[in-house]
Amino acid sequence: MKREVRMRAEDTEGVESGAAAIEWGSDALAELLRRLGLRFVALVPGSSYRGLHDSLVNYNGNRDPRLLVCLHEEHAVAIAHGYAKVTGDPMAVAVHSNVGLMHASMAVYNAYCDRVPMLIIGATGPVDAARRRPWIDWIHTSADQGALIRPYCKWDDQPASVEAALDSLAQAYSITRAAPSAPAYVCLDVSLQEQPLAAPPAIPDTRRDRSPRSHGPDAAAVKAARELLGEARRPLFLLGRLGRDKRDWDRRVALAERCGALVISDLKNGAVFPTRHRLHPSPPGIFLPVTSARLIGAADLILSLDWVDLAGTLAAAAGHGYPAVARIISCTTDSALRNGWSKDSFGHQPVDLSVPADPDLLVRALLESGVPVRPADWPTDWPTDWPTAGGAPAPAPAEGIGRDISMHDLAGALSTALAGTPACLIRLPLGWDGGDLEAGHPLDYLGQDGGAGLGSGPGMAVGAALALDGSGRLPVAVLGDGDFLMGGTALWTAAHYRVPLLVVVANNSSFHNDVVHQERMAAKRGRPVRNSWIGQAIADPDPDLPAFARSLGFRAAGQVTDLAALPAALAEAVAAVRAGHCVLVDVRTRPDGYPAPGG
Ligand SMILES: Cc1ncc(C[n+]2csc(CCOP(=O)(O)OP(=O)(O)O)c2C)c(N)n1
Ligand SMILES: [Mg+2]
Repeated sequence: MKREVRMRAEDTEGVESGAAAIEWGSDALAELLRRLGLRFVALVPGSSYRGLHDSLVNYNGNRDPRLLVCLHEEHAVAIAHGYAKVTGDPMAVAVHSNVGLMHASMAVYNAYCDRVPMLIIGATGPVDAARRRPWIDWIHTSADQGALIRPYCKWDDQPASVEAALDSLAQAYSITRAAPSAPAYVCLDVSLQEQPLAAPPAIPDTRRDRSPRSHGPDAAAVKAARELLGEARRPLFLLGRLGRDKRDWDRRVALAERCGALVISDLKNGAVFPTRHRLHPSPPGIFLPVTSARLIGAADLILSLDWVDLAGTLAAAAGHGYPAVARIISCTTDSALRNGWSKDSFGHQPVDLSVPADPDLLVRALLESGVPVRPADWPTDWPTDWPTAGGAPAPAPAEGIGRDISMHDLAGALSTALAGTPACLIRLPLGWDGGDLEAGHPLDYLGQDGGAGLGSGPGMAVGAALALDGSGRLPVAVLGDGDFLMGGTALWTAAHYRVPLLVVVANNSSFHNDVVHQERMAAKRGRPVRNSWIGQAIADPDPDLPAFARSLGFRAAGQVTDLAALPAALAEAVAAVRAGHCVLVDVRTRPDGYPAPGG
């Protein structure tokens, strides 16, 4: 892929190439971060890491890693999250002591639940109380800062010397990258950062840390899985948290075709299988669609590849009237991360074969092991009344008709505006119908935020756009107005660094997901459903999203309220983003057709 990165450059070109010698503790740390190959540090500055900040700029020359200024620590983490969704690689994030990490914490939880790597660098006022400045160093020091995020962080450390900090950062980098990935946090005492060094310390040899990030299944597991697949008449693959590599994608398709398996995917995760493939008959959903429940009930073998909440999904299928009777193979390494604090490891699902390995390496091993080849007219044993492909594309809106805009209309208009332009749907709002998603490549759609922590969308959009910059793929995030307004100032970072990005806000002037919940509560209790908007409306005043976006450096025309005006507004926006601009389109959407949340 040709990369023409258009990022602004004066904060690197204006800086000399860096200091010649390691003179301070933080110089050594900056040297290590450079050698680790980190390209960016997303940050909100703070005096607790002023030593490291100085070294990143004046020792490293603000290059690899380069500072990315953010307006909120939650955005800094969300940017690293979005970046990791595209690249699979960790970005560094720097957050101020105590308060910065507190701001970051929800986004860390999202990243943890989404199993993405990132290296979070924090700081603390001097642990040695005798060295604390009055007031500020005391309120920004805590006995155990890592405790703030330890339950949803893969590893954390607070080293007490420069040598230990070097070791700790190298270790954190290695740990966050190993599957299952999740953020790692290192808290650097200001004293060690600002310590003068008589001689440079030994920097860990980063070239030696090349171990594989995940491991394949053992031969016995492959044999057992192959036998179960060979015996199955109606195999069903549940494809969950899988990677962005196109070769892995092709192998999944090849395995499903060889086994005659049907496939279900999930809107919470990035695209993992062609949604319009004949073997993917049911649209992906955030909650299990009834068409997928039918497949689960009819299958005689389920192969779950790191599917999010297998037990809950099977319970949902049973709730729809389709209890699973299939034998089950579950391949995931996720149990390595579970600590019981958060219940993101979900319920226990008894399975017939558990394969604690990288699921895509199981797919590869099964293909190489000569898994049975089924005839092309397979599946012969499934009931015959399945739809043949994952739903019909949304119809393009008829021109010239003035009417309000449903989410389905927005999907159709966006797909028309993007026709012929390779794009990446970074995020879709909760009310998006999975049948409207047409994915034919792992970068066509990146999924949700893992922890369902609202406000993540804008930051993740910026991080993903940064990772996609120069790839030829147009970054597009469709966000709810609630999600957008909670995290909207994240957009400034994209505008500041000239990272092209299209943000479309599906604006229903409401936290509408919760209106649906209140409707359900009221109906169940025989109370007035008409009150369900109360406590949810984002109106009077209606936030002026285009004006807000313009104030952050985005281009934005007035709100689109009429379906007839939508195609031109989106076409114009797509053209501007292709030309390198950041654009927001505010679309007034009708809240009907919202899929029912579970429970
Ligand atoms: C931090 C946080 N607060 C509250 C919620 C509960 N919540 C889930 S969806 C939602 C509404 C989302 O509103 P919007 O983004 O506008 O999407 P809409 O439902 O209107 O389509 C809320 C408040 C949450 N998930 N995260
Ligand atoms: Mg809304």
